[in-house]
This record gives sequence, structure tokens and C-alpha cells, in this order.
Amino acid sequence: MSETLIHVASGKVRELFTIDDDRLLLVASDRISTFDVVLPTEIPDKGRVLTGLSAFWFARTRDVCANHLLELRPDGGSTECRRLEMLPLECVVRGYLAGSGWKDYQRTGSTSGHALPRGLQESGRLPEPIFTPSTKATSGHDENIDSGRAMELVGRERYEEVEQTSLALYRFAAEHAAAHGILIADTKFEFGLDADGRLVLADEAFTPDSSRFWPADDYTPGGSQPSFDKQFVRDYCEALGWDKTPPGPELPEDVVAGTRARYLDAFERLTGIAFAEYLADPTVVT
Ligand code: Q0Z
Repeated sequence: MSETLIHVASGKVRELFTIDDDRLLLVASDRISTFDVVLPTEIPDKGRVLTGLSAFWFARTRDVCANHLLELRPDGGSTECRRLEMLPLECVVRGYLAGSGWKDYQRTGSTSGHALPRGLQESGRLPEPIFTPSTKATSGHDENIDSGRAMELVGRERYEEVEQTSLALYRFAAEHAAAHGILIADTKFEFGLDADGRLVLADEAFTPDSSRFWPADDYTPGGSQPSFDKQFVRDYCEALGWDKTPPGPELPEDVVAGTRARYLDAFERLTGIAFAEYLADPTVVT
């Protein structure tokens, strides 16, 4: 058996290859981005941590929604996935008010068509999680859209299905993570359809790259929160006075080591599995 991989897409820090008509290979690199710029310095094992976390969540949410994961490769940093017809929607769930949700709320009192109570604070917990879809921008930032616009993109029934599924996935993971000291402020899913038209969770799930993770211990609404994984990198970049345009700065050894430790800490807290165990046999998370 031999496989010729054809490169089909590049994300900021991941690569996608075709294996055959039915399967893709998703490779997570050790690259890290901050302020939307990929830095020249890698964080060793970051790709394995994120791949392992996704596989962990895919295994635990399979009764909530089917997912694209077929096989975790022995390297721990890449997965074989079912090839799907992707929906043209970024499915965002917010449990807390941060990022573009907070910006929308300050301007308009609502976000993605959800009228919110007055007096919410930055990073404040929402009365209940909300589904705030956005469009996939080919360049620049995704644009938040309301349910009417999202229904035009995928149809009303499919919209209602992705909304309910997204909320159920978020509730499950946010409750698990909070019990282990991590708040999932918000998260982004991508869904696709299989050959029978069934909804399938694709891409990555509840990784620190697709979600805002906050350390629960330090949670103080009324301002921005430190990021669980990238705060050392951001603090270092801010202290440098870098103007946040490419190229980004090289990271010093201590920032790399501290950031790597944060990724491993998130992995071990959320999975309850030692990262060394994962490296020895990635299937332990599934
Ligand atoms: C995901 C992306 C990239 C990572 C296409 N199971 C699937 N079936 C069909 N298409 C996709 C998937 Cl995951 C798909 N993306 C986004 C691009 C690295 C994710 F380069 N694009």
C-alpha cells in the first residue's frame, strides 16, 4: 500500500493533504500565531498537543455529533479524516463576552442578532451560551452574521441543526473544562456533510487555537483575560514594542519553554492523561 499525498490547503499553522477521494490528512504544525501573525519560532509539541486534544474531544462527543476523525497517526500530530462537503459557515458559540462579541455588544447591545441584557462586562459570563455564526472570510477577519443571513447560506433546517448541535457540544466541553480549571470563553466549529447528507463535525474541536481558554483561577470579569496558552507570547511581543505587522519576532528560549509548558498543562488537565503517555501511544486519548 502506498500513498501519494496531494497538498490541498494551508491554514496559518496547519496543512491539509488529500489521501484519496474519501480521506484527507490534517497535519498540525508546531507553528504559533499571535495578533494574526505566524511567528518564526516554533513551540515544540504544540501540534501534537492540539491534535491530541481534538481527538480527545471527538471521542467524547461522538454521541452528540458524528465527527470526521478516522485515525490518529502514530506521530500524534496528524489525523486521517473523512472528506466532507463543508458548510460555508463558521459556527461560533460564546459562553462569555470577549473579542468581536464584546466589540459588537459595546456598539449595539447585541451580537449576531442576540439582544443581550444591559450592563454586561467585558469577559462577563453570558446568561446562557449563544450561537454567533460568522462567514468564512477568504482574507481578513470572519464577519459575524445573524441567523437570517446564516439560514440563507445553509437553509433553515440545517441552520437549526448546526445551532443546536454547536450549543450541545459547547455545553458538554465547557462543563468538563471548568471542572478542570479551564474556562472555554468561546469556540469555533466547522461542520461538513457526508455522502448521505448527515451533519459531521470536522476540523479541530476545543483546542486553544479554535477556542479562548482562560485559567479559571484568575478569572476576573470587567477587563480582558489572560490567554491560557499564548499570554507569555503576547506579553513578550507587547514589551518588545513590535508593531504587529509581519514578520513577527523570534521568541527567546524562556518564552518558548513557558508557552510549551502551558500547552502541556492544558492537555494534561483536560484529558487527565500525562503527555508522555500520549506520545508513547496517541490512541490513549480516544
Ligand atoms: C477543512 C483547513 C487547512 C486545516 C477544508 N473533513 C474535511 N473535509 C473536507 N474539507 C475539510 C475537512 Cl476538515 C477542510 N478546511 C480548513 C485548511 C488546514 C483546516 F489548510 N478546509
